[in-house]
Amino acid sequence: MTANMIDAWFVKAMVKATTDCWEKGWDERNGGNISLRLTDDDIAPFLAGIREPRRLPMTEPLPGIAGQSYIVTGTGKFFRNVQLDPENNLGVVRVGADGSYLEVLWGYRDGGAPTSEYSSHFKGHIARQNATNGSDRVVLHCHATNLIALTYVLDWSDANVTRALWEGSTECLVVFPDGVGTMPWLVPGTDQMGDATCHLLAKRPLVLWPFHGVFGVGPTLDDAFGLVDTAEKAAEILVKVLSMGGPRQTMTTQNLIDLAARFKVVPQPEAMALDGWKLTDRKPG
Ligand code: 2HA
Ligand code: ZN
Repeated sequence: MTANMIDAWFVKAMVKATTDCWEKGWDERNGGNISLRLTDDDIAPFLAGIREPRRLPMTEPLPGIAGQSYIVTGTGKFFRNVQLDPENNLGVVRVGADGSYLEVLWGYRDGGAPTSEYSSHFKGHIARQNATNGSDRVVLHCHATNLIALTYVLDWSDANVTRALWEGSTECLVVFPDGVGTMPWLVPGTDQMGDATCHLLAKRPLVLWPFHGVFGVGPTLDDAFGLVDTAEKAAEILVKVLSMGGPRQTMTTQNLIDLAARFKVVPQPEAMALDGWKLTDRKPG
C-alpha cells in the first residue's frame, strides 16, 4: 500500500508550527503563512499514489526552484484550523519543470492554493538557498504583535532596528547576528513585495514588514519559529520598557562585543557601530 502523506513527518511538523503560532497570538484569522522545502527523499514514499496533479499558474516564472517540492499553508486558511484538518489547510506542491506553474501533489482538498504570499516565500527560498548553500528550508511569516508595534515608533533602518532588538534581550545578538532587514510598506501578496523581501533575506534571517508582520527563515521549522519567538520576546520587552518611560540603562557596545566574542558570532557591523538605538523623529501625517 502506498504511504499517505497525512502520516508524513512534514505534515505533523507543519501542524505543530501553525498551532504554536496560533497559540502565541501571531496568526489571527488567515494571517500568516509557512513554507518548508521538501527533499526528494521526503516525498519519494508518496509519489506512486499521485495521479494527474492539479496545475496552478504562477504570476512570475521562477526557474531557480524548478522541480523543487514544498509544503505550504493554504491561501485564506486559518492557522487555528490546521490541526483540525491538515489536508484542507495545507498542501504539498512541486514547481513545474520550467518554473512557471505548480503541481498540487497533496492537500488543498477544497480546491485551494498556496498562500497569497507565495512570491515572497518562493523568492525567499531562492535567496536563502543561495545564502546558506542549501541548508535553509523554511520561510515563516506571521503577525507577531510586539514586532509590529515597534515598526510604528523605531527609526526605520536595518542597523537601528537590529540594535534595538539586540538590546531588548541578551540572547538576541547570538541568535541573529546578521540582524533584521527593514523595508517600506508595500501591498501584500505582490511580486514587488516578494522582490523586496528576498533582497533583504539574502543577507538577513529576519525581515520586518512595517505595520504588517515579520518573515523568519532557517533550516528547520523549529529554527524559524525559535528565531521569530526570540525577536518577538525582545520586542515585547522593548514595548514594556517604552511603556515605562523608556530605558534608563541598557547593554553597552562593549557588552555586545563581549557577547559576540564568547559565542563566536560576527555581528552586523552597522548595528555594532551605533551608539544605542532611537525612536523615529518623523511626525505622523
Ligand atoms: O495570508 O498574512 O500577508 C495572510 C497574510 C498576508
Ligand atoms: Zn501577513
